Amino acid sequence: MFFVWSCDPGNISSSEHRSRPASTKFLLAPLLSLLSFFFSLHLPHFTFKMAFGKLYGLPDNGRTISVLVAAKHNDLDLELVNTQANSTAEFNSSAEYLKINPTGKIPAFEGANGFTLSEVIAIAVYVTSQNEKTTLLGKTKQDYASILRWLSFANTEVLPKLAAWYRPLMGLDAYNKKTTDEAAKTALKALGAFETHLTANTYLVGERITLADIFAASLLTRPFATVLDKTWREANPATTRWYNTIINQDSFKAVVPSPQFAEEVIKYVAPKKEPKPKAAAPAAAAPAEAPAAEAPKAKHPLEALGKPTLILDDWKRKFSNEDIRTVAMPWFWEHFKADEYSLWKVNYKYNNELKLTFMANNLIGGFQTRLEASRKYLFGAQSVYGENYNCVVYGAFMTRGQEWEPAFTVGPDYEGYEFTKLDPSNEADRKLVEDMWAQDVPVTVNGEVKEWTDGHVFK
Ligand SMILES: N[C@@H](CCC(=O)N[C@@H](CS)C(=O)NCC(=O)O)C(=O)O
Repeated sequence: MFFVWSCDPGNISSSEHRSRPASTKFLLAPLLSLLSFFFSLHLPHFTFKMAFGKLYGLPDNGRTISVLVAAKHNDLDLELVNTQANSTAEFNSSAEYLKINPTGKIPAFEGANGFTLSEVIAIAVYVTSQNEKTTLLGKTKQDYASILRWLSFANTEVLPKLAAWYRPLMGLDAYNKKTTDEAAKTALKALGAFETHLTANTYLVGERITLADIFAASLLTRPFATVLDKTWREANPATTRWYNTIINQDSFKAVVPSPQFAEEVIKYVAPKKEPKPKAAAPAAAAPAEAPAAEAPKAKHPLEALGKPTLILDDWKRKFSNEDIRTVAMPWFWEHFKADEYSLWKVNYKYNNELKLTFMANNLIGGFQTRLEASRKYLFGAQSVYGENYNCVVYGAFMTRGQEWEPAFTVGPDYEGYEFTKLDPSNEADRKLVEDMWAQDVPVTVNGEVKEWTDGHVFK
């Protein structure tokens, strides 16, 4: 929804990327603009504000954060539409999203007036410049050009190099020690430019905070949480002092309330996997690299079950297009057949080892990516509940057939999960399925309520 009822200007509302059909949107956009004009007149105790636009991205993604903070700084409402950092994901590769960002990546912007923009630097500058009096773009043409210089440097020279270091350690990309160590060296060299500059200057450009500072600090949130550890921070006091200054600004705290600092560089942990008796596969005896997604060579075992009466794609469409609680779930229970499908609680076995919530969410993303070969037979949702250093990964799936193994053993991660069969005739089990799929209520673990933080739907 574009509309934000707000007594507190500057709200950033968030929603899932389940939008109404394009044709309806087309008709609604001008109507909404008109309404916003009328309602921009403030009533004594109440303001009816319309978001300036939608930002497609993720709350823990540095590029997304940079735009949200710039918007917040200028009291501009943006609606965050949670969109995966995966250009091959279903929504990212849909015609609807590719119109907004032809690369399928995040972030992307869609204005309430229909204007669309991709590329984070362009979005950040556009959003910032909406406030005619903003100080974030500097005072002079030289300031402005210098700001662009830092935006470009951070976005193309620093972030990709750092990402080539922390992503493999986080299990997001294939890990190879030599390559990762080399990426660390290149990243640290690029970061050196910040330390040199900030040793002699308080901010990146001029004497006050600009978009350059907000942008660069946002892009460094994940590096600080994963690889720029205590030792690095001690060796780079100027960058660390500057980073602390920026993340403690109200506008930054409103978007990222508690940025994390790694004590030590995170360690690569190979996926948990018990050795398999089948000795036929390791022909290549490769190093510790995990293939991103394995394509099925042989027929999927569940194909033998034939065509069910509940067509999974029909359900997935309902789930994607309708309100989950009021329309999709009643439809689901009406059409679900316990002899065709089974329902499973799928909880992570090592919840006590989870640290940062965004890493837990990446764990879910990796698990689901490697279930690709079973997409025709599987539906479900998994979420992270709780906070950093106190979170759990819970979920629920429906699979064709009565066993979990055929659908889940197509990827290597299943050994990290506990599968518990649910009974669709049992009230509590039905509620669990609905809560996990709607992703809109907290869970209670050992008497402690943990709020929903993030998650992925496998559809
Ligand atoms: N040049 C783009 C790069 C955007 C980008 O790489 N986004 C990442 C997340 S930070 C992404 O969506 N990656 C998904 C993919 O590569 O599939 C920009 O500056 O906005």
